[in-house]
Amino acid sequence: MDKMRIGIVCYPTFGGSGVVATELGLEMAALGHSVHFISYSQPVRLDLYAPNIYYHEVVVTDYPLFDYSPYELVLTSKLVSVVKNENLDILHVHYAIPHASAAFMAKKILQSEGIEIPIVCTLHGTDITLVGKDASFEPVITFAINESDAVTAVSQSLKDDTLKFFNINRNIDVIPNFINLDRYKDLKPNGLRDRFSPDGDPLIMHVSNFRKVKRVDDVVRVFIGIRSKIKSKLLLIGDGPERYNVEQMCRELGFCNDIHFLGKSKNVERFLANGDLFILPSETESFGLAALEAMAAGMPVISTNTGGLAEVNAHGFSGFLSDVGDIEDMSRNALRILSTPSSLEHYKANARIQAAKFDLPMILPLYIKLYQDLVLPLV
Ligand code: GMT
Repeated sequence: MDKMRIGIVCYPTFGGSGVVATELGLEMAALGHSVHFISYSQPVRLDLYAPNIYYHEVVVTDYPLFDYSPYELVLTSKLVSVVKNENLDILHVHYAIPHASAAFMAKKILQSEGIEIPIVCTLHGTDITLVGKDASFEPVITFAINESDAVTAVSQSLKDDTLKFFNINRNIDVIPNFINLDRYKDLKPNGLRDRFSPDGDPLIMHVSNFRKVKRVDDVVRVFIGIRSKIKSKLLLIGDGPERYNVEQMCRELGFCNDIHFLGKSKNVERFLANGDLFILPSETESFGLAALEAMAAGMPVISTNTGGLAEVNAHGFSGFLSDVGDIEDMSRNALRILSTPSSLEHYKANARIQAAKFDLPMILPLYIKLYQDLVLPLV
């Protein structure tokens, strides 16, 4: 079929769901499809100068009349307007709350005007595992999932959780998250390594939004286990609610010279290119895009075995998996990887091999087929 006109609804922040939505849209636009992003602010990785990319902001006006501004209604109206005026063929909403339910309402409004718009809903994790199963959201989520025209989950584990927590009466396709390995090919260590590890000590890294679920304090504990045997440095990339506590913890433990907080980055791969080992000890993780990005940059991963992480990080190959909170096991595994330069090189090479399983050319066709299967019958 000809080029499609695609609407993408996502959270614009540093979370993985917004990153995946943005990267997917950019890749579709690069193939010549028109891609319209709809969000309350410009997604962090969105390049508005790229051809075929459009951005529609959802602006919620504060009325003193309302205690809570009705974002979902404004989003719904925006969806109706963009679908009609831009003649969209398909709407892809990332994250169930409130995007899938807003899309459902927009679909019904459009139907009343004789316009059919298929809705794809991609579940990313926190919408299901943390927020969605909350009783105050559950009926809406269940309904919005069941009423979407196609639903995808970013891992088998997330699909299983969705079927466990919600009364789902439809098929859910697993389409794993992806990485564009082209972007990582020519990345070389840069000034960051010289700055933080002038003596050539291993650089250990962690990237997250510093929410409790990421257990950044465990990253520090695992690092201390490593540091007691091997001189090394820890770089913590990202920011969020737990940063203050973790900084305080590092000060109290007396590790300020070895642990550095770098804050948020739009080009995380430029940091990752300098790292030797990545730690992701999350409480739960539907996929763990950060681990995939780290592997793409050639870092083996020490992670927990929760959620979809076992589908991303191959135990004993690209890194190791441990139970949540098992600091000793994670430190032991890290030391095993770092034990000799040849061992580290071996795991680094494996990490790249593992990341290649999620390279864009493997995953993008799955989305294209899904879109075409929904759009073609309407043409
Ligand atoms: O947990 C985050 O960092 C943010 C969250 C989000 O909603 O953006 O990430 C979720 O979606 C990512 C992209 O699919 C996954 O890689 C993360 O594993 C998932 N987070 C959790 O499940 C906690």
